[in-house]
Amino acid sequence: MFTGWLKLKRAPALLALVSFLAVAEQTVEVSIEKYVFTPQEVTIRVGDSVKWINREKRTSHSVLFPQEGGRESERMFPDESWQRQFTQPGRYPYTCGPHPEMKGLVVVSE
Ligand SMILES: [Cu+2]
Repeated sequence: MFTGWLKLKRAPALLALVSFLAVAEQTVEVSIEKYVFTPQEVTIRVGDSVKWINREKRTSHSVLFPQEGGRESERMFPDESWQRQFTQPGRYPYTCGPHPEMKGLVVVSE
């Protein structure tokens, strides 16, 4: 019974830690306009996400990772977005599926 009470007393601290970790995960935005990813390069930490937003008037784009077997987002139409969380450190170069000349890079640090 005494141990049970101790566990109960620690619960709020544990909850606070969990919510702190959840808040610590960031989402960085990359906008797509005039066939350019801006910023072209972003550096984030493991667990963070990148959100791409299509700010074109009428062109659709996607985000394609050639190093991962051509893993590609859904096609984003104007004002649509797509986001991905990165759980492994590394360099993730990407292009746009329909416009391979468009290039960007996500660097994920530990
Ligand atoms: Cu494109």
